Amino acid sequence: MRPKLLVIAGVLVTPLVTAATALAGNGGFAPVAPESPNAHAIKQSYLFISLFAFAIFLLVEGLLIAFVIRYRRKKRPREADGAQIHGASKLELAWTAGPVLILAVIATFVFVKLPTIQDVPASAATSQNLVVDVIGTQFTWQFRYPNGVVTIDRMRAPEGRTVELHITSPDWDVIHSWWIPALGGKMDAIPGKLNKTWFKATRVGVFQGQCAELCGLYHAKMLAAVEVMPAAEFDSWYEERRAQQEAGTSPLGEELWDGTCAKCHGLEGEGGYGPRIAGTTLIKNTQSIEALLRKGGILMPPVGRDWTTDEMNALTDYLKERVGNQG
Ligand SMILES: [Cu+2]
Repeated sequence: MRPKLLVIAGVLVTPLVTAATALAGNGGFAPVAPESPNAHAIKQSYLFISLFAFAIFLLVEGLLIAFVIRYRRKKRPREADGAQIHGASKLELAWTAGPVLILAVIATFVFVKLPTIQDVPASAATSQNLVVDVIGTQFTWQFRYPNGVVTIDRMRAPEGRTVELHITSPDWDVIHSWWIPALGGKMDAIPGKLNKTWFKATRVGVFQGQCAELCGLYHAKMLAAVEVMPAAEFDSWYEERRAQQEAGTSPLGEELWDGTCAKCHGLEGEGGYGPRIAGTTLIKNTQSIEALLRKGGILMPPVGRDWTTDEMNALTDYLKERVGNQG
């Protein structure tokens, strides 16, 4: 008798003990706090559907327990059949029509929310959409802005302005998936295909995300962040960064080194994927390093095939000046 009681007590107490952990931090069972209208609509749909799921769970499990107790065998012999009950037409109609109705209500709600989630809002006369090309490659995110500014793994964006994301992956690469949960749903980065999504950040902050499609050995290192800045601050950063890129003084070289080279190689091989870079004579030879990046090596993908001149120059300068002298 005692072990049985223990099991029952365990079954009843476990959900209570784990509930706090499940609900704590990061939204618990629910999506993270939304910071963009599309993410907001996703969370509303999630909560709406959860409401029905939870109610049905309670109903089904409640009836299950009630019936187990009410119709238990008691002293009836094991081989004797229970009472033979004929169908109940009304009940059967109800449990057929009920779910149909529930699914119709859920579908209607989702279809009402879908345009907010999916459709990129058109540019307004007062506020043009900022279009950013998002390119996923193993295992880096590149962000390209209309004025030629490029950033790696960390996108900067203005608060309160629609940012239109044009997401793709080069045709020599694999499928990745762009996902910053606070700023909207996932969108695949597919080689040779352009997918569009958007966000309009409601507050300043850094929103984390990562590649959401298993894309290779270092998939877990393919993190992404969006830094939302006050609009005026963004504008001055945007212009300054362009000037820096033109003058060769931007941190783009370092970003490319961290995001593209060091992630897999590491100066001393600490990247754990590619061989160590320190000590290679190639580093100071701009032409050979560019050829390697553009064409790829025996085991290395052509990570720099589609890089802009700014990107290539920034990296080769950085390698020559900073990395080359360390090794
Ligand atoms: Cu990926």
